[in-house]
Amino acid sequence: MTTPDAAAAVRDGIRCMLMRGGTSKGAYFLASDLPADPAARDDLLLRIMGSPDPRQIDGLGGAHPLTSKVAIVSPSTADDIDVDYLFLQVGVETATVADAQTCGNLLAGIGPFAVERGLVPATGERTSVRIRLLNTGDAATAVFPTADGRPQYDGDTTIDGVPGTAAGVELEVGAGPDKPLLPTGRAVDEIDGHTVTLIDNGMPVALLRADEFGLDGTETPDALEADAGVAARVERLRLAAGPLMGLGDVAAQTVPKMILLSPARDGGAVSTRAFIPTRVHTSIGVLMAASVAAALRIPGAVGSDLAGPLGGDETVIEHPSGTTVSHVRVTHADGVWRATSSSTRTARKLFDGLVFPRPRR
Ligand code: NQM
Repeated sequence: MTTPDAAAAVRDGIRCMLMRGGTSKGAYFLASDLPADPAARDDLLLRIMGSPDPRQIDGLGGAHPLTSKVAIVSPSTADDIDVDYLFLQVGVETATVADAQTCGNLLAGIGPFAVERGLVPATGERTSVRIRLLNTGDAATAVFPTADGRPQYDGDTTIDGVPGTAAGVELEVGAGPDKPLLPTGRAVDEIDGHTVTLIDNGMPVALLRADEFGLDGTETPDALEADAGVAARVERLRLAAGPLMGLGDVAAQTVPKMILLSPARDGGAVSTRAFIPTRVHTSIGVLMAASVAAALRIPGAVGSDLAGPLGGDETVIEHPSGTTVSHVRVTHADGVWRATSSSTRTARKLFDGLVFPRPRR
């Protein structure tokens, strides 16, 4: 398909699939259905999602960062990779399209979407798709059920934060070869009087103790968002953590995610509240959970003292709507920590068709 021009997009629509990926929801596109120029693409995506507007009433966005997401998929030229996945976070109230992070939840929909669009053939009862995460340079494998050449979305897997059951998507994510797990090389850093662990196991996060903010860590996302004092302190720390993690000026970016840790209450390893970064996550991102799980295994890291002894790879992370299970393997060789992670998510095709962007004003 040729790259659409702006007027044709408004008149004829753009091919788009709406999918739930894990506990998020997003608009999935083939790269060839969008403008190649990033500025033109982002302008179009803002008009498709209905941003900026707190209700996103004139577009597909769901008025929350977790439902204002875009995945762009293309055949890959890389060895051993089937498709490339670019994630874009579309601002809800701001006219921003940020690419500094990936999204492990939308990742769950990438394999099924690649099969739906004919980029990868289904192979019998289970299909495996190798995915390059363009935002981070990491690579992932997604394995999910297929039948008669199509993805199967129905199944018995539950994930907290999503009602009902669906087919499980097994995700395994490994860091690019040169990416350190601890960007500063240290298990802890001091910022503004706080002890912080800066870690990136697929998602750059800063880990802090909830009790340092006068919180017990069981507060609801709404209560945390309403606490302007805490939100301002967390944002100050984020702006300082970004450059330390090699992310540069993060004022207009959505990373690092700021995660407050407290002791587990429901049999998990630790309890979490994640600022993403202005709203507070109603559960926790897949890769955020993988970053927390890796930190719990590093002696001295924030949270390592809160978690009891961790046997094996499995880590149960508590969050505001239940728990998520992350399997993390951490190694330490020649002074360098490395990790890979795997988890089970579900994804569902919600809608497939043409989306009509609002015209340019
Ligand atoms: O950490 C939310 C989500 C995410 C990120 C966010 C994610 C992850 O829950 O893997 O998926 O980044 O704001 O979708």
